[in-house]
Amino acid sequence: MTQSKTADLLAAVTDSQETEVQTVRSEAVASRQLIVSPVSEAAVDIGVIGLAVMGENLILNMASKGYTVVAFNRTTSKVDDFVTGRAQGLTILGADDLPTFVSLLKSPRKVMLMVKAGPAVDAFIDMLSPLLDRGDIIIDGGNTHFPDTVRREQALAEHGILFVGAGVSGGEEGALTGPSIMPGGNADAWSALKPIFQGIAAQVSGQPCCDWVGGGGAGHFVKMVHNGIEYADMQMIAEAYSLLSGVLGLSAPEIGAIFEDWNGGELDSYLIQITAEILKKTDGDTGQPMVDVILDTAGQKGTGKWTSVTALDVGAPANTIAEAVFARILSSLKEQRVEASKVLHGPTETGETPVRDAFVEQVRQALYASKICSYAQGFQMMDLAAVEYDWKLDFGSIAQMWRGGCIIRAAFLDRIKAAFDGNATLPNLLLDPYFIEAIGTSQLAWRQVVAAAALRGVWTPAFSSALAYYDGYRSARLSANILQAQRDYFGAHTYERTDKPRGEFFHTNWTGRGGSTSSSTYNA
Ligand code: NBP
Repeated sequence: MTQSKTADLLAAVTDSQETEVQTVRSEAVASRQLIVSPVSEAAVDIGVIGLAVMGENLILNMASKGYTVVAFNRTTSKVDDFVTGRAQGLTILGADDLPTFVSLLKSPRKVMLMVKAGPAVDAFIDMLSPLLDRGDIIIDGGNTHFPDTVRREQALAEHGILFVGAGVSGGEEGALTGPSIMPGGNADAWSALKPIFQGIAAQVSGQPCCDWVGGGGAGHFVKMVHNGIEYADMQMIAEAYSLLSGVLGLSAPEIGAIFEDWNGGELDSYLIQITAEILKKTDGDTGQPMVDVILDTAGQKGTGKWTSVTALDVGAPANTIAEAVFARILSSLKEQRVEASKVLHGPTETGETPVRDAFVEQVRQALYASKICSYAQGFQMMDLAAVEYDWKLDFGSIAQMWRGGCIIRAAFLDRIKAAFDGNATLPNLLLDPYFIEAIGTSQLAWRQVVAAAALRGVWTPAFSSALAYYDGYRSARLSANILQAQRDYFGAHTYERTDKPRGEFFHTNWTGRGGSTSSSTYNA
């Protein structure tokens, strides 16, 4: 592809001579060089690399907001397919090679990668960097693990290239109509990106679900926590289904109707809404509810695992999020579970079946209280990570970013935003007056549901772990005195005393056989 050929093509479309454009386009398609759709000027606003579900739909979204976009993909036939298909007639260009792609961009050049996270991102950065100038911007919009973003941002900054890691949530539909976008990295890039990103993002109450998150890997970190919360939300909804089905014996469509009803109240959320629709769907082959013919093993792509491992790294008690990941892992042991079910028996006495409407309401309240705890864990984790990684995170703004466009979008994020807007240094969502009251109102039902599940042998790991988090967090005195005594007994790890200031450490010669030497590893 020569520059002069590119110029001819762009000149043709710039002149808006439709016949000529069509001819040029046909020639280009035939020669497999550059495929163009009409644009009003040669200088293109942004380039997107990666023409799978997310990339294609984000490009269409950008074009619908008046931006000109140039697309590139490793397999270039997909560029042809796209510009002669869904992009036909829109302000979207296609490029067959990276030099052409880069040459079409306005300065500072903005290149967004929407490719599979991992080596593909590094490969494109390596190919793009020599073609870019200082001050140009590369955005990774994939589900990248945040330490990779930290590394890439630092490496590119040495060459004057501004790198941004932007979490994008919302799947296919969100990408097309308005996703939640969580950008972080080199802050110098934000003023150039802001109009495009906030323009294409979901809007709730006139506010975009996109704002600058912070430096380094902050954007991808917040997206990772979003995904961890998503795992917990999904698991809890599955547990509510399991209770209504296992304890009350309701059918999938009956539970779907209940979820639809719940979606009109404080549980109003995308995941409740789609689960209601899922539960009402019938399998065309068998006539059974679809959910009854779907195998009970869940897959995962790893972002929940990253959240759980990072929670351990930063010392955040995100037990419900981790439990949701373990729940998927346990579900995947299908063959073992089938065998175990033949020999490991649950309770034989399950008592009377509860009254339907009362139990349905208890499960609803248990779901809401558990959900509050998993969001509390996610925000607490971000608070601890902000200290660890030296980020200044605005939790009200993060709640706003999750309010629309993304998978965990829910009405109650307004409450979370209000909580952090009211107190930016709130150490835990559970301490906000609204949530104190919300859990106070629902906790009896929550405990009854968890107890009923335990007595009947119904598996509710997320409900139970959320309750354990709540009871642990609200306890002024826990049983960790025993742990510390045990640690001091076998390893001389020392302990602090209730009657002495914090930070003073003591060791006891528990058996009379040990010496007075203590270990230096209190926290080991
Ligand atoms: P995929 O994650 O399926 O990636 C497909 C794209 O990556 C194609 O453009 C493909 O090129 C390119 N690619 C691959 Br695969 N390996 C490559 C390599 N070694 N070198 C260069 N290019 C390579 O696409 P997606 O589902 O649209 O997701 C894009 C990003 O957005 C991912 O990071 C994903 O995790 C994230 N995300 C996805 C969703 C969703 O709902 N799908 C939601 C939110 C975020 P090819 O056409 O030549 O194979």
